[in-house]
Amino acid sequence: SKAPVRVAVTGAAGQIGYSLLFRIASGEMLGKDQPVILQLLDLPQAQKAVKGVMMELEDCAFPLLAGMVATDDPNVAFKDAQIALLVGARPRGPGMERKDLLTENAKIFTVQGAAIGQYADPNIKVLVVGNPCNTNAYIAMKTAEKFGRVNTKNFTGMLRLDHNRALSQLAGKTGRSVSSLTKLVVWGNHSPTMYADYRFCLSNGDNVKALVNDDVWNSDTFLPTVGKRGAAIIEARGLSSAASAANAAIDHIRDWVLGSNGEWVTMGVPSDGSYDIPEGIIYGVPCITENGEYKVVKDLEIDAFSRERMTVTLNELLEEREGVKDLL
Ligand code: NAX
Repeated sequence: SKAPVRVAVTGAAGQIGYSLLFRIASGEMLGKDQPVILQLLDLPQAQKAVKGVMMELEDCAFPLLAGMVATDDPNVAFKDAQIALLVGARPRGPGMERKDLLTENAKIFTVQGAAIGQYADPNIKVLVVGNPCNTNAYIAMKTAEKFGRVNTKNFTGMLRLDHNRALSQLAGKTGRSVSSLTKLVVWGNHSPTMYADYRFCLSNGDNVKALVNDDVWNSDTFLPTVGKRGAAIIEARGLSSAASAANAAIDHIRDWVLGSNGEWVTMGVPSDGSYDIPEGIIYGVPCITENGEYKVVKDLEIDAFSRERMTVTLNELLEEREGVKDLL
């Protein structure tokens, strides 16, 4: 049987963690034949709650769960980790400005980036979920880079929830099934500025843009609905998206590790300069994954409307980068 994979999860006592950990342990992320060891990081005051989650994980008697550790020390949590899901982050408190949120999180992600850079498996795959996730991934990547040990191409941010949200909206509009839809991409930042782009999208060979045939719906309904979906969930549930976020994290890592079979998936990856996105910026792009690696889908035509949208979301990321540059 296979050697266990070490999976580090931060924010393990949180809402998303409560959905995510059980699915990782049941084999939904890395495969039904792949044992896992969970390395759980949370703050000191959350250790008791983490213990409670571990008790429940034990009570599931998952055959694939080969071990668990809980810690408040990032150096322990990321030791030899092959996968890291960085979910824990500082939420926006009352009276907190966007800028404060950015710098408070920057502190967390420099510490975690340093721990990954020094102690993780050199080929670790990192997915940042905690917001602002693109910039947090950038901070962790830049910090890890200084130690020269780990592959910094493998620092990614989660755009998959936006991708999945867009798929469902398109399925509803066209009357086609979600599973029939291919070649969707969500460009840019995981924020209301993201640009969900279905110009290349197909459903059983039919062009989805032609099926929709409604540019006003695109700009006035579709894009705002997908962009503000997180806020709509908070409004309805009184809590932010958790199970759907955990599901998207599972999708992101599963496809990265096990392959997307030629299909496009959206990943926030450090830009290689394609589509005129400055190198290193963590930006949502279409990827095809194979043999544990992602490849960016290149040379797609970018029309004027799309360029405008892609620039708006890029500018937000450039601003975020500017806001944390003194910490890097
Ligand atoms: P919760 O507040 O329920 O849980 C967060 C957990 O992280 C808590 O247990 C907390 O103690 C822990 N934590 C805080 N700082 C930490 C640190 N420095 N090290 C380790 N653990 C730490 O939040 P939850 O609903 O689980 O959401 C977690 C993050 O996901 C938030 O930043 C949220 O904004 C973000 N999201 C990102 C999404 C995406 O698509 N990228 C969508 C869902 C979600 O909004």
